[in-house]
Order: sequence, then structure tokens, then C-alpha cells
Amino acid sequence: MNTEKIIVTAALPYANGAIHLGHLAGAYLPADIYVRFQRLRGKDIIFICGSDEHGVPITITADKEKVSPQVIIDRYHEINKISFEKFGMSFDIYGRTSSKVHHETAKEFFLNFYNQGLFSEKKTMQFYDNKANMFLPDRYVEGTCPNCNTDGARSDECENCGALYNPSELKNPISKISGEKPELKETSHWFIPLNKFQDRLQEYINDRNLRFNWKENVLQYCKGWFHDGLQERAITRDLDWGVKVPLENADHKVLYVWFEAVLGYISATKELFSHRGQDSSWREYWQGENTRYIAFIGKDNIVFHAIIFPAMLMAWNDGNKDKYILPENVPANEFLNFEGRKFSKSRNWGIDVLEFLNHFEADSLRYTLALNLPELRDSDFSWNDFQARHNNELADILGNFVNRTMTFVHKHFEGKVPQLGKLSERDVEMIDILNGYPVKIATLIEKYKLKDATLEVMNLARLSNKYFNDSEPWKTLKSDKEQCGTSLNISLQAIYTLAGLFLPVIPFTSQKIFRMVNSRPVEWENMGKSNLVEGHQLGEPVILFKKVENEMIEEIRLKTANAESDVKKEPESELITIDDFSKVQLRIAEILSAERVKKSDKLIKLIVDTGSGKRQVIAGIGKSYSPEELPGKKVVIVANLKPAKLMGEESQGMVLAVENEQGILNVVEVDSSISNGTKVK
Ligand code: B3M
Ligand code: ZN
Repeated sequence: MNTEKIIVTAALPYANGAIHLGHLAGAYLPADIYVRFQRLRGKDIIFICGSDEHGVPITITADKEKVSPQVIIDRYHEINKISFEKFGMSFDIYGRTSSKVHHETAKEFFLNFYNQGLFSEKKTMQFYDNKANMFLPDRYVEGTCPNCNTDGARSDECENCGALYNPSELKNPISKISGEKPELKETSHWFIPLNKFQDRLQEYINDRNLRFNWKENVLQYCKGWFHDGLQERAITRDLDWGVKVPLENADHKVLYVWFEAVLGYISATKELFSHRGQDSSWREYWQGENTRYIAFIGKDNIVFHAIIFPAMLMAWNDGNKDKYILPENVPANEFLNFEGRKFSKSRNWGIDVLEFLNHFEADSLRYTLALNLPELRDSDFSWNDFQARHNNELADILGNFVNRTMTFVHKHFEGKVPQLGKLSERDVEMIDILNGYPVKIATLIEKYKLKDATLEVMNLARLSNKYFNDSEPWKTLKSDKEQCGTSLNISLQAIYTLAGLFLPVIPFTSQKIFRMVNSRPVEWENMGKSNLVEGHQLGEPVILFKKVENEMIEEIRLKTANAESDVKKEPESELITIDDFSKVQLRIAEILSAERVKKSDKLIKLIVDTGSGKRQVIAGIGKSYSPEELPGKKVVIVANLKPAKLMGEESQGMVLAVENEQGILNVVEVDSSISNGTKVK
């Protein structure tokens, strides 16, 4: 049997903006920790990432800046590549979906499916801008909602009331490109029948979950999709930017960005091995029976990686001799907030990676993020926490332990590893602890409990510090030099173990420590053993972490949390009287339960307690929240709204929410101490 191989991929970020801390905590840091760990275990592993350079997100940014999409992708590909390098991401390749190999790979998949007769071709009506001579993707058209009459509704959905409709129903449509009224024109697209794969996908996820323990948030999300029933999905678009549909009569049509972006993992692997002069080796990974494939992503990408991509690979495998492997696991994280709020570029809320690393070390950030990973639910980055973690843990515990041990050995043992003499009970205990640690940490990392793994390694640093203190080498130096040497020897082995086990999380520091002890990491399993032999000459001690002072935090806080000053001013609309306002009854209600509305990824059915009873409210927040995170929230509802039907479900009221620049909704919440039914004035 050929030896086990591992592919790890991290979501390909759109090359239309700079990576921020939220991205790092969502997918990239977890992936990097995992990969570095597996490399230390001697595994044959490849780590794949790159820029996602197609789709409407890119063209919209380009339109806004009045430059070509190429300018945008070149700029952000470069920025993100450098950001990742400085942050210590150890990708084997950072590819681009604009590459030739990628276009060929994507076309190959499309044609293969096409020739298998997998697709259905269907005619639909789509907005067309006569002035700009192009079909308008959804986000390029705005109008008035046919359901609630709100302006600014998209061509097929209203963010305000959650209604879904056909583009032909939208009132007063306006093209965002020309500002003109677009016309509806017939177009045809190719659809992939995901419904035909539903049973096999469910079986696949069940199987992988039983064997590899999928994360609860991912399972729940998939369950929601299966519950609603998978539908046919259009995999082409009328657009000029992207991978051209490789058929005659398909001018101005490209592959839907998600259809080809996931294939970017495969094309980047091809590129990696062609750089290495082993053109066909990519198959040993993607088509090797003994390959484990793990896809790290953020929660908004779950459906594409756990459902659509596997369905595509199944479809390929149905019609071809060379079979692709499917993901073993898709350990998606939830979102990271910044100082209690969602990241927002336009409101200047949050911080880009490069900016951060202009002020602080990558490892301080990696460590803090690792301890705040949104593994099960959304989490938060705060400057106070960052400062405290850096000062009280990295500097005071790890840095201090390494430094005091190293200086002591240099001062009293000529910088050489002292002999191990007779062992006291304390010594034996410490040696046992060190021996047991690699397995303990490995078990956590294999389960994607990276937060716990990081906590535990820092605990080892605490224990080591305590061991040093309790051994009092400064006393035994005079009373019992052999015993003194023994505790220093064990402390040095602890430094070595810490450097090894911390390598996946804080690789730059780890390297410094290995240089200090003048050695190199052994395989993970052996990291807790006596790896520094007696008499081994150590290197010079250096300070690992300088303190982060309050002024440094205040300076950057001002720079990066300038939210209020930047909020857009709403144009003054017609004024209303206080009587008009008092017609609207706003009340506090508590969400008791939440579930997705069938066949809608948008709508969530809420049962709320309004103080005077329970009622059902349908909220269009399904793309921003999973049902599990809603119960318990105290929200504001419009209590005297006429009941309305949404996708067949009656809604008795409306939940207030605000939308950020990424289109993520935040429900307006109040403190849990406010009672249900309280009037909002
Ligand atoms: N570019 C979405 C995102 O950046 C998308 C991921 C593609 S992974 C194949 O979140
Ligand atoms: Zn509406």
C-alpha cells in the first residue's frame, strides 16, 4: 500500500480586498497550525491556497474604482500573498484562479459533465442593460420590493422583508451600471442537478462524521440544506470576467465563480507539482486512495465545501476512471468579531493583517487568535486581551522561563547542558509530564481543538516555570551542584519540548528558541524526551518578547476603531411628526426558538415571547445567523405590523436589524435584564 498523504486547503480569498484578522481566525490560522503539526509528525502533506479572482465581488470592486478587474486582482493578490507570508502561513503554493492551468481545469470539469449529459439547459429572464450592452448579475440591479415597497431591493430578493421573487416582479428596476431602466431579456444557463446527489451526499457526510467526527456547527448547517431539499443550481453566468463557458454560442458567458473556485485547489496543486518538475504527481494526492483531504473554511463557505464540491467530485467519479477523493473533514469556524462588533471596512472597524504586523509581532497575534478561535461560536478580538496575552503569558510565562533557565546555565554551567544526576520525586514527575505532552496535544489537534491545544501548551510553560521555582537551583548551586545540574537539565528539556509543541502556533518564536538551544526539532512523538544531550553547547539567550505598553495599544486603538466618525450620513428624507412615529409599536421580545423556513436559505422562523404571549415572526436573517445562535436573544420587534405571508409562513411582526457593508445582518439586541414586552421609545 502506498503511504498516507494529506491535502490541506484553506479557502481561496477573493482578491478584492485585504485579509483581516477575522479571515485569519476563520480559516487560515487553524489550517496552518494543523499543517505545521502534521509536518512535525513527518506526514507527507501539501498545503494549498490562492486567490479567488473571478465573480461579481471582483467586478463590483473594479467598477467602483473605475479600473479593470485585472488591476484589482493583481493588487490584492500581491497584498494578500505578502500578508500571509508575514503572518507565517506555510502554504506550499499560493495560486491564482486566473492562471491558465486553472481555466483549463475548470473547463475540463464543465465539459466532462456536459458530455455526461449531467446538466440541464434552461431559459430564464434576466435584466439586460441596453446602454452597457450586458446582462446584469443580481447585485447590479436595484428596485422597489414588490412585497414591502422598500427601495434598494435586489433583483430577486428583498433584504428588508426577506421576500424572494422573480426579477420580473421587481418594481422600478434600475441598472447600477448605467442608471437606466434595464429590460428583461431571455438568456439560457446550465444547471447542475444537486437534487440527484442528495442521498449520496447525506450518506457521505454521515459516514465521514462517524469516522472523523465533524464539527457540530457544520453538521447542523448541512442538515438545514438537506432538510430544505437540494435544488438544481445554475453554474453559468452572463458576465465577461471569469472562465469562459467552453461551448459554441456561449459568448459572454462564464462559469459561476463557485463552480470553478473550489476547483482552484486542484489546479493550484497541479501548478505546485509542475514547479517541482513532477507534472503528474498531483494525481497521487487528489486521486490517491490513501489521501486524507481536509478543507479549512469559514462558516459562510460551508455549503460549497461540504455539499457542492463533493457533489461535483462524485459527478466526475461517476463518469471517469480516475477518481477523486472527497474531503475527510470540513472543519469550518464561525466568525471573529473585533472589539465586540463585526469587522467593517467602510466603517473603518477592524484591522488588516499588514497594518497589524507593522506594529506587533506575528506570533503575538497568532497566539492571541489561537486562544480566541471561533471554533464553536462567534468570538471576539480585543486589544486588552491581546495586550494581556502578550504580556502576562508570552512574555511573563514562556519568555521568562526560557530566559532565566538559559542565563543560569550560561552563568554557572558554561552554556553546556548539565549532567542528569540522581532524580528527586519532583524531577521524575516533571520528566513524566514532558513525556506525556506530545500525545496529549496531538489528540487535541487531530480533533481540531486548537484553542485547547494552545491553552495546554501554555500550561506546560506554567508547569515548567513552577518546576524551576520549586527546584530553587540558585540554592542548590551551593548546597548540591549535582542536583542543581539535574534541575537545569530537565528545565532545558522542557524548553526544547515547549519550542517543539509551540511550533505550530508561534513558529517564529519556536525557531528562535531552537536557535538558542542550538538544536532542531525532532519528530512530534519524541518531542517530550531528553533531546538535548549532556555537554551539548547551547547558543546565546535572547529576549523573546518585549512588553506591549499601554501607549502602543492606545495608539493603534485610535487608528483602527474609528467607527463613529465614518458612518454614512443618511440623506434627510421627508420629516415625520412624533405622532407618526408613535404609530409604530416597538417592543422587546425574547427569541424562544428558531428554525429555517423550508426551501429558503434566507428566512428563519422565530417563536418570540412578547411579554403578553408568544407569536411567530419570519425574519430574513438566515444568511447571517444559524438558527442555533438565536434563542435567548432579546430583540426589538415591530409589534403592530399587519401579518404577512412569506414563503407560505405567516409572520406576525418584524425583527429590527442592521446590515453591514458585507451584507451581514445584525439583529438589534438589548441587555437580558430588560423584560419582554418593554416598549421601545
Ligand atoms: N472566495 C469566498 C470567501 O472569500 C470565496 C472562497 C472560495 S473557496 C474555493 O469567503
Ligand atoms: Zn420587501
